[in-house]
Amino acid sequence: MSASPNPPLRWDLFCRVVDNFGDIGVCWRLAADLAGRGHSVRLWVDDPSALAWLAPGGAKGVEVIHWTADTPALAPGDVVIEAFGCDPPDAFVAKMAATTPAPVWVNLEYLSAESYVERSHRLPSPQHGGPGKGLTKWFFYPGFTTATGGLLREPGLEAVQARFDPAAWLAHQGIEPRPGERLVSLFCYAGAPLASLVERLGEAPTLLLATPGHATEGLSRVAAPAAVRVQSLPWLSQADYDRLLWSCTLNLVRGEDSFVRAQWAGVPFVWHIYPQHDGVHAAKLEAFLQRHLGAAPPELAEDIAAWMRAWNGLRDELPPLPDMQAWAAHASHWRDALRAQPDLTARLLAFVAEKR
Ligand code: TRH
Repeated sequence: MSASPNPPLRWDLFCRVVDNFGDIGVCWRLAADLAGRGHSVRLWVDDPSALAWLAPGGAKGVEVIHWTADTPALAPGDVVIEAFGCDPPDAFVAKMAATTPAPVWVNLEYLSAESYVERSHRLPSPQHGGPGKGLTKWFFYPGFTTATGGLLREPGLEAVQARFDPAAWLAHQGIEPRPGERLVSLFCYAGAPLASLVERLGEAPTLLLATPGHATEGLSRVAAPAAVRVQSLPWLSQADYDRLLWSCTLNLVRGEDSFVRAQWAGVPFVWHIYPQHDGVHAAKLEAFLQRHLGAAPPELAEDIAAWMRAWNGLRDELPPLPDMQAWAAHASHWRDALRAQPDLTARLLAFVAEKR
């Protein structure tokens, strides 16, 4: 009998919460996805507090370890993932080096559409000194092409989306759009041009659903036109946040994980990119726009790009919204094209199988 290509493995996934919820959001998705495929995962996280709302039910096969300076270095499993270069503790790395065969050690990087991603994906970083001397750490870059690590997408997602009943879900959440009102969700950083947003949305009856934090606080300081009703939401679980994205006709998202989930929703989205002091986010946004809009009709592509640049403060005025029908068709094509590629976890499993 031939061995299964993906035998169940023991994974140690290290996550340091730098700020916001993207670090834990991405790590939780990956942990839950691996567990859903039969693997067992220890998720080491220095600040697990957001899991209380993001993943209230936990997931079978995922053990969360509160990673502090005093956490004992357990015996490493088969694969060690450090998210975003977060450096597992020296004592743990020393145990990795002393284990035969050594676990496969992967640094899961940030998502970007920039061209360096294809060049850097799968590169080795041999450890010439320190507690991990003799080990090799491998770079794994998420991305939008087949030459990258791809995007997180759990196997059952498409089927769950197909069965989803937005009206019932919305009613359950206490979200009651009036007849003819479109639904828009808002998740953003401080500094988003919210006064211009509500003005632009006011061109049609809109129920604007504001997530906690910057979106709700910012909107409380803005006078919305008569056509725009604002409803503040509590923090939703990741599963419910997904359903919110599937229920809306436009989603304003941010960072990394909500940005990806908006693409799986297959409806128009606007990305608030994580702002960086050195301004490198502008190039990152342009790289994404170029890839995302390459196959869109030129006029639509220009309108979407102008909107996203303005939303990110890279252009003065927030222009009128692009044509919603054409935008919806493009979002759906883009989703289908991405969905035709293998997902990140499948690529990671293949990579690990190759390196073991
Ligand atoms: O919170 P973020 O801004 O995270 C950011 C980015 O990842 C950025 O690249 C990184 O450098 C920085 O963190 C440290 O946005 P993101 O990535 O969308 O993460 C938010 C998570 O919260 C995501 O998993 C979706 C989840 N979420 C819910 O589960 N429920 C909710 O109600 C909302 C609004 C979000």
